[in-house]
Amino acid sequence: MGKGLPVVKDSVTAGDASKPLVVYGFEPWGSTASSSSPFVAKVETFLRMAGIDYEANPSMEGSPKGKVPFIKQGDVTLGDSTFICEYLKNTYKGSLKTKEPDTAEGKAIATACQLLCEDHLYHGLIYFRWGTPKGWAVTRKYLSGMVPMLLRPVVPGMVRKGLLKALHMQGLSRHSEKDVIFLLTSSMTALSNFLGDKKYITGDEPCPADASVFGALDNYLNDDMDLETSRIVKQFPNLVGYVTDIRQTYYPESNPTKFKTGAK
Ligand SMILES: N[C@@H](CCC(=O)N[C@@H](CS)C(=O)NCC(=O)O)C(=O)O
Repeated sequence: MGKGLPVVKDSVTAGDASKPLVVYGFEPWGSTASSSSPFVAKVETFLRMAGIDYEANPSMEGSPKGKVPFIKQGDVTLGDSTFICEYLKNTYKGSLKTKEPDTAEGKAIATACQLLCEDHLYHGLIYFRWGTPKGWAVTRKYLSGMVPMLLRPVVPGMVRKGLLKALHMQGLSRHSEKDVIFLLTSSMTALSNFLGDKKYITGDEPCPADASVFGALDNYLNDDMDLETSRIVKQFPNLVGYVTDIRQTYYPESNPTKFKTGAK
């Protein structure tokens, strides 16, 4: 008989805004505006949209859930992008420059877009970056730059093995590449239709879910890996325009991601 679920503490819901905030995550790959992790890119983009000051540490050492992103602020250490954003909304209440959509329909669209990106599109990114020969050749190169020389022959292959096992359990890698492209294009069509000709997914102002959508789409488009993932997004000019606009607004040349080594 299995051991069952582990006992896990509830996430902290608010902290002390006067303490320095540090976000931990991976560096950008290729030309991505923020991190090679869509979830880290989500948190960094949320911080910029909300107007919250932060520092970044390109590391996952000390992660409470064994994943990035996680944050530290005062005596709080908190993992998972969604719970981090909830914590930030409560901690900086009153001074946030971004707000939730104010209609039930807007809230529903925001949640649907967020989950579509964080669940379905995320697995598509793993499939193409780690699973296909072309993606793996570049991923191995990027990843090697992130681990100490001595571990380079071993770590990338180990990480790949774990991720492909998880993708098999999740199910996406049980389909042919053509079928995966069909599934991802269906999700991208939905996102494109939700966006329509609006500036952000629910209107003229960004809502927190825009940070999730940007984190996924910027990684699809701008990792410079020349995979199907970028070709799928390029079929939708409004999504390409959305990513370009958010890059220009929130990651201008004068204020690049803080996950790039040296940019603090
Ligand atoms: N639900 C989590 C997902 C985070 C996640 O999957 N992070 C990946 C990077 S994209 C990670 O840390 N992977 C390392 C590992 O699993 O060892 C969130 O929203 O933060």
